[in-house]
Amino acid sequence: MTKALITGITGQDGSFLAEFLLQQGYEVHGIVRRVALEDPGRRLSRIAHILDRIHLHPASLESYPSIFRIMDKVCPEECYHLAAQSYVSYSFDDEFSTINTNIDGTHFVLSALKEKCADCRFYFAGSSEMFGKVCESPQHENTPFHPRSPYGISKVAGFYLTQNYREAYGIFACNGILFNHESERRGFEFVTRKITNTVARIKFGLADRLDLGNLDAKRDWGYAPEYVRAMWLMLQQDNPDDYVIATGESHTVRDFVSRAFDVAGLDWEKYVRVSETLYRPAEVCELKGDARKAQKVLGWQPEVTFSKLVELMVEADLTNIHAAHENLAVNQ
Ligand code: NDP
Ligand code: GDR
Repeated sequence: MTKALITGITGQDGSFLAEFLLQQGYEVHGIVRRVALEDPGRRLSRIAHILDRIHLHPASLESYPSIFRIMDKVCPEECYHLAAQSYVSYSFDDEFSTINTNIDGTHFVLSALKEKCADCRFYFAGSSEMFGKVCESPQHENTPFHPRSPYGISKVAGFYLTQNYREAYGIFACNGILFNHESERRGFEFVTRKITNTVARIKFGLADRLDLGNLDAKRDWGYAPEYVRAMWLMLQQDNPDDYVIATGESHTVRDFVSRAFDVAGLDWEKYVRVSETLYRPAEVCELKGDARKAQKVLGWQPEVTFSKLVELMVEADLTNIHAAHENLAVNQ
């Protein structure tokens, strides 16, 4: 049984990756915050259905000794480093904690691996936010970085740390440069889930308005379960490398809104209000990825289309809200 360690296992990607690795016959270990073990109902909800098949270890991304102890104990053969403060907007409000957590966390994981299990294969969750103010479109592995947020800066640092551990210490370390990927497990703070959840609440009469920021921003949105497979494929190659993972299609937030309301049979213009307070101090206006290298080398390509993605997210939220509504009615 191959042993894998996932940081950020409680997040959207961590939960899908854990499921995927279990299906591949892996022994799956995950690092979680200590508070998560004390409040499993809320903090482990995305992995509740697999808790009896995975091994969780409490540690803090901010503490090198705690990461070191886990590497010593588990000594994984593959390590997927997904944990991060991942909300771009919040990184402007608290740039110090985003930068410290994300950069130090990556550095601690890499350093502990080097000391305790140097043969372990390592994946870093890089982001299209590293391209930021893009100088060409679509963006590929050689497009220069120009991050526009503390989050983007932290990911650029993580990217170069990963490359440096590969070049200086011979670690099998790969950077995924993943464009936005979404799902029914996406956090509510991200625009896609905010939209689909609010659409469902409007449909059931629980909300009457959706406040959004920049509707003109364009993103390359894919489906998360397909993206975690790409992470795994990177670590199965003969040599470590860096790969863009994207659909190659870009849509505006407005397109997402319009499609989401459409799925629920509603007219978006009646409900959406643009609020200047939700604009970012520095916006990434347009992202579109070129994943031809991943297609050629990894044999990876996405299947879920933009339209299908929005549909499956809205339908999942309609089902969730309906179920919550029914429960409430039964308990009253
Ligand atoms: P989520 O926000 O859903 O999950 C983030 C994970 O990191 C959670 O498990 C969270 O734990 C953990 N985490 C955050 N801060 C800390 C900390 N201080 N100590 C320990 N754990 C911490 O993100 P995604 O699953 O969407 O993304 C996974 C990774 O991929 C992230 O690094 C993100 O930046 C990156 N990425 C994501 C993309 C996307 O579109 N989803 C695209 C490109 C990159 P807890 O549950 O306890 O908060
Ligand atoms: P992003 O995702 O910043 O691309 O980062 P997010 O969904 O937060 O924003 C996408 C775009 O939508 C615009 N927007 C709004 N965003 C939010 N959250 N809330 C709003 O009300 C709103 N209105 C408009 C934003 O301005 C932006 O242009 C995600 C995260 O998963 C990162 O961790 C990851 O690295 C990148 O994707 C790739």
